[in-house]
Formats: sequence, C-alpha cells, structure tokens
Amino acid sequence: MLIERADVIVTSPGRNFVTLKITTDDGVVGYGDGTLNGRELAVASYLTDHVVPLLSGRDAHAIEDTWQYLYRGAYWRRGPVTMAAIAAVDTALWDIKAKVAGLPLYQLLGGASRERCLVYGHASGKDIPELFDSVRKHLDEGFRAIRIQTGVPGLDSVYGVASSAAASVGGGDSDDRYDYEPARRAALPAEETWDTRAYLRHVPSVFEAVRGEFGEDIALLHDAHHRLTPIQAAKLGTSLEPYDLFWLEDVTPAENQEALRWVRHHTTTPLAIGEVFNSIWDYQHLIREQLIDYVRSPITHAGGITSVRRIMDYAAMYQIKSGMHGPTDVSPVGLAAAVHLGLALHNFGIQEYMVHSRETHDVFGPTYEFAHGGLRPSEEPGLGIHVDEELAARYPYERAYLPVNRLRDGTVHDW
Ligand code: CS2
Ligand code: MG
Repeated sequence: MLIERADVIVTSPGRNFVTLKITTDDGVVGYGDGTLNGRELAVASYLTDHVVPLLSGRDAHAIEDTWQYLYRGAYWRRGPVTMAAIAAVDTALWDIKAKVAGLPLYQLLGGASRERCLVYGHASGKDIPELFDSVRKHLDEGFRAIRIQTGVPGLDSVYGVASSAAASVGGGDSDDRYDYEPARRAALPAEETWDTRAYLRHVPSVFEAVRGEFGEDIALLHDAHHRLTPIQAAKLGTSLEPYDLFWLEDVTPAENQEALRWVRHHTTTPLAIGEVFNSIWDYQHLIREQLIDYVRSPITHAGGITSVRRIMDYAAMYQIKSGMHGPTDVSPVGLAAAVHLGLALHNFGIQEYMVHSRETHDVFGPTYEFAHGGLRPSEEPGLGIHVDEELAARYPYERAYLPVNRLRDGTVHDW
C-alpha cells in the first residue's frame, strides 16, 4: 500500500490549525496534527515545500522507516518546526495503519490499560469569587482534576486567566477568551507586565482558599509557565506543599535542565515539564535523575506517536508518568492521538483537556467522548477524526501571536 498523495490543510475555525492528510493508492486517508501556535505557517511550509515531495510512492506501512528518514535524512534535527512536521506524518500513518487493520488506534498500541484517560480542565479567575465559579462549572461538568490559574493583584493580565468572566466551560464560542486562546489575531504580539514577587506572595493564598472551599479530594494543578528562577521555583513548590498539588508545571524556563535539581532538592511538590520539548534528548537527564514526575510533551510537538511512546517507555523505567499537553492549540487530531496512546500506556498519568470551540469541532469531527472525568476514544477504526474539508476551507488563516512578557522595568521575560 503506497502513499499516493499528501495535502496540507490550513484552517482557522476560531484559531489556526495545520493538518496533514495522507491518502494511499487504496484510497485510505490518515490525518496528523502539525499545529505550532503563533508559527503555524512555518510547519505548513516545511511540510508542503520539503516533506510532501518525499512521501508519494513510499510504503504507507513503513512508519518507523519514514520517521527515521524524515528525522535523520533532514540532517538538521529536532526543533519545534521539524518535530511538528514529523509528528503530522507519523500520526497520519498510524491513523492509516489502524484503519487498514480495522481497529481503533489504541488497539495497535497495545490495547486499553484503563477504562478512560483521566483529564484535567482549566479553571481560572481574575479573583477568588470568579475562580470559584469556574471551579464549580468544571465540577458540574464532571471534571475530577482541575488546573487553577488566577489573576495577581497589581498585574493587568496574567497567563491562563480568562479576560471575560461570563465565559462557559464546554465547547462554547471560546475564541474571545484569553485563557482559551492566548494567541491573539493582531499585527503584533500583546505585551504584558510581570512581577514574580507579587505572584509568589499571592498564589499560596489562592490554593488555601480553593482547598478550604472544595476540600481535599479534587486533584489540583498549576502552571507557573516558565517564569521563575530555580530558587523562586523552590520557594513556590515549598509554599504549595500544604495544598497537595497533583503537579506544579513549567516552574523554570525549560532550556536549563539543571534548574530542576535545585527545585527537587527543596520541595516534594510533584513537577511536570516538557510541553516545549520536542525530542527524547530534552528529557535525557531529567528522567534519568528523576528530577520530574510527569512528561508533558504532546504528540503534535514531539515527533508523533512513534517518538512520544519512546519517551514514555524511557520514563517508565523511573516511574515517571505522562501528562500530555492538550490546550486548544493542539488540534482535535492531536488530542485524539494523545487519548489513543494514553489509553494504552501503562505509565499514563493525566491528559490536559481544553475543550475546543464548536467551530473547531464542526471542522474536525472528533469522536472521543468525555465522561466520568475522563476521555475515551471511540471504537471506530483509526483515530476517529472526520475532517470536513469544505467547511475548513471557509476559515482562512489569520496570523496570530502569543503575548510577550516584560518585567516592570521593561526587561523581556519568559511568557
Ligand atoms: C499552556 C499552554 O496548557 C498549557 O499548559 O502552557 O496553554 C500554552 O500556553 C500554549 O499551548 C501556548 O501555545
Ligand atoms: Mg503549560
């Protein structure tokens, strides 16, 4: 069964997505997600101009060989653009292989290791009352694990906090929500002001309030979004220990793997990292030295199912679990792949689940199902994704940028 053609679909139902469609000479179609928020066209071009010409005529079943061919053959390895492009090809080929086998993809990945994949949703609020409303909405929706992001007194806008209080949780027209869509359609990136000391003073009191209001059972997560120095991160981790977090995410900028040695030394708060990592090499020391508890790489940004499964096998040796990145800038194709792999992995931990907008759902037609606090893929062969290409074509690409962060004195800081 040979690859006959490959097409790059760029669409923007509420936000931009890059999807690869591979069609075999038997007419079997597979989809893969290559969306890189704020740099989408770089991946679309990498695919269209460099990868697609290599695919037609290749054996569609030779997933590992194609992975190695695209990774080693490019000479220039790793990096977010390359690995998102490889991820799109890899996922589409796994979709095809499962469709040909007549099985849902998770069956090819070893079968189900659990009933469903526990997910966490995003609750946020400028202040405590707004945050409590958002937590209640998630609990009513059936979420059993919730990420808590909050405004910081004295700061206008902070990562992960909705700008409109009335926003709904499931499947609403979320495009105007800041936390839903940090990438804003504009000529230039929005600029935000950050103050770490104000943040470190405020966050522990928020978790104290949430535990006081909602009790001990609910799993709570928080994303520090790459903004702290190692010792500031150690301080935050320690100050949050009384509130028994499921995890504290991206406490320090990811490039400096040594930083987590400091954090680990000071606190027992579980650590998650890796949404900006895109290969197993980014985890080499972190996993071997057990400096993290959760691997955050999504299939879309780390070279596909073939690559993320390898990272998770390495992590399993050290009892480190998966916590795949699942914001709205990972498309329903990428999320479906994550849920299939998550259902099969033994060392599955949790899956991030930001519910995509209604328009996005209409374009991608995902069949995974949310119930009992978790996601389960459908039993149909393949990924269970149905792209409506005609509808997709009605949403042309619109350039959008993630914000840029500056300290009060104007210094550029990690967003
Ligand atoms: C975040 C993301 O969900 C998360 O954990 O870190 O929302 C991240 O900000 C976006 O994916 C950036 O595109
Ligand atoms: Mg994050």
